[in-house]
Amino acid sequence: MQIAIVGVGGAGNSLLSRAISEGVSPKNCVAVNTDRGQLSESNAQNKVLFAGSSSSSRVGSSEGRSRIQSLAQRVAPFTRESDFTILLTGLGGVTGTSAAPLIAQLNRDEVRPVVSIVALPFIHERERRFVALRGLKQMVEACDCTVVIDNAAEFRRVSDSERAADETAGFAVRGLSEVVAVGRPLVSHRILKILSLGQIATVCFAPVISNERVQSAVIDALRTPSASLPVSKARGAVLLYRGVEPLSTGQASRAYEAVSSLIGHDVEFVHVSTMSAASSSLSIFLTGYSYDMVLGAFVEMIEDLYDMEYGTDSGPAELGLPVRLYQMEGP
Ligand SMILES: Nc1nc2c(ncn2[C@@H]2O[C@H](COP(=O)(O)OP(=O)(O)OP(=O)(O)O)[C@@H](O)[C@H]2O)c(=O)[nH]1
Ligand SMILES: [Mg+2]
Repeated sequence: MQIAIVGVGGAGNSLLSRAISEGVSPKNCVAVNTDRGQLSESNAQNKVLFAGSSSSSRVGSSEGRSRIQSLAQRVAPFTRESDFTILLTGLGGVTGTSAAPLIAQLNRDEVRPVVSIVALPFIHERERRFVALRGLKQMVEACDCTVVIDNAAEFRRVSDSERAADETAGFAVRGLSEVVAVGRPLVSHRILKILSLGQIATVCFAPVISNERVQSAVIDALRTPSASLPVSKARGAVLLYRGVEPLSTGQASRAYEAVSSLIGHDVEFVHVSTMSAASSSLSIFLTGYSYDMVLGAFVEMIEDLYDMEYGTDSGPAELGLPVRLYQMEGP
């Protein structure tokens, strides 16, 4: 299958470069941005520069919308030939949040799926997290599955030089694009089916020391999913293994045992091995989440944050403060 990988906005461009440095072919990649500097740094083969929106054409206005629509159309020539699109973006800013859902819509039909991988802002980027949540709603409606990489989540750091969130995302993009590009169509369909068990998925990563120790790698990985959604609510799992030797049937079924016992029930499962001369690792997508679950997790995180800030950790009675100082409005 032919694959296209589109990175939109600052985060989208940097996630795309990350994936290319992990081995994704730049030929299949399109970088889209309003920022000329970021675009020139991208090593994607195809680039679309979009003139930044002036104050007279704000996002949400009909003029702004039609400008973004024409941008989305300029991406189409690069993705027309592909059977499967992976869309990378960060939500919370202007460019990615407004353009990525439209690009997804234009690229997706019954036979051409779009899977997006989206970064959510750090916890200190407060207002941006609200903007991102609204953007996420549009993304999930436009995509077959949206994999959430929450910058506020704790990540396993594989190397200490890079942002761990981007590392996890980079491996996920490489794994997914490799499997879709070179794997059997039947396998790709099964992966897509499990990814689209819900609107939202998380992904996690761990190195594998030896195939005999695949279970402990699964346990390591599931400890740090890319967003703080309860593992127990997952309905499916996609295991992309990469190593010197493929997983044997026995090793794969032990991996599944670890997955299902950590989740706490049986889930739909598929695993694929791809060869790599270098070290072994695995990425696991946990699927079947809904947008509302992200909303719920988000509210909890905000409450924790405010509790911390107002010192309710040391006891509300002591400070004479009401426990809940902050209430989130609905979407
Ligand atoms: N993981 C990760 N997140 C990023 C990166 N760059 C930005 N983000 C996040 O993505 C969100 C959106 O930021 P950008 O991608 O820079 O925004 P944009 O789409 O370019 O939009 P404007 O610049 O406002 O037009 C931010 O709030 C950050 O939290 C990155 O390199 N990696
Ligand atoms: Mg930008």
